[in-house]
Amino acid sequence: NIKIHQNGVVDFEQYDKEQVRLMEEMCILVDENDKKIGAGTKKMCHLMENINKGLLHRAFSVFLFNSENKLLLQQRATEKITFPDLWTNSCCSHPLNTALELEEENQIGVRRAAQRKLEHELGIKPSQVPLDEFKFLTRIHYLAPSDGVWGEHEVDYVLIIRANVDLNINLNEVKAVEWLSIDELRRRFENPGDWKFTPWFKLISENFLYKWWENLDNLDLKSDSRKIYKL
Ligand code: DMA
Ligand code: MN
Repeated sequence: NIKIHQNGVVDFEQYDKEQVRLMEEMCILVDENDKKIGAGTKKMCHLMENINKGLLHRAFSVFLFNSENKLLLQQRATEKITFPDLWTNSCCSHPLNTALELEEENQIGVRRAAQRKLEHELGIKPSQVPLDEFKFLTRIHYLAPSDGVWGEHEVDYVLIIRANVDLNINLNEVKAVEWLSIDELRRRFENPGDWKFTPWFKLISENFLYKWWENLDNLDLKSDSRKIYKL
């Protein structure tokens, strides 16, 4: 049994008010098989103190490509409480503990959450990213500290979507965006300059991304759909 630290010793005065407010969202707590075992605040889920006791939650990572096969990357805003200023994949967040986002059939709850956050973070209209256009690749279970106090421990659903989108970025979430080709991303990783990357983006890139990217028109959506990779 996990003892959950509800109020923490974290001083929230130092953080952006809107990001502190979002820490009250209710995430879905899961076991290692991604079976729902409860619900908890985003704040509770991301405190290393709780993660170190085994607390795990459900998340998603969207990789959005345009018709030229360029991947949309975002730099997280300085205001983010976890992993600020780091470069990462197009959009990440959590399905919430609501009837619509809990629905598991065809990963529909996760798809709804992805559509919601693409609009919230990047201003992409839901009509440009229809729910059935997201391709579900696999799930990844990983743990990554951010700064000692905060971190991630998630079962992360990886979604790929190809769409031509209009962006209107929310500066409280996203500091900058770039569209990169596969070669441009490889070069960025080899020669990052002042770019720093999120741990999950590095893990997914090292283990899966290039093989998917080379087969965007012909993705194998069957073989890894039941598996949860522990990275
Ligand atoms: C959390 O992303 C999800 C993953 C896969 C790391 P996030 O910190 O960007 O979530 P949010 O946008 O809800 O703060
Ligand atoms: Mn998380």
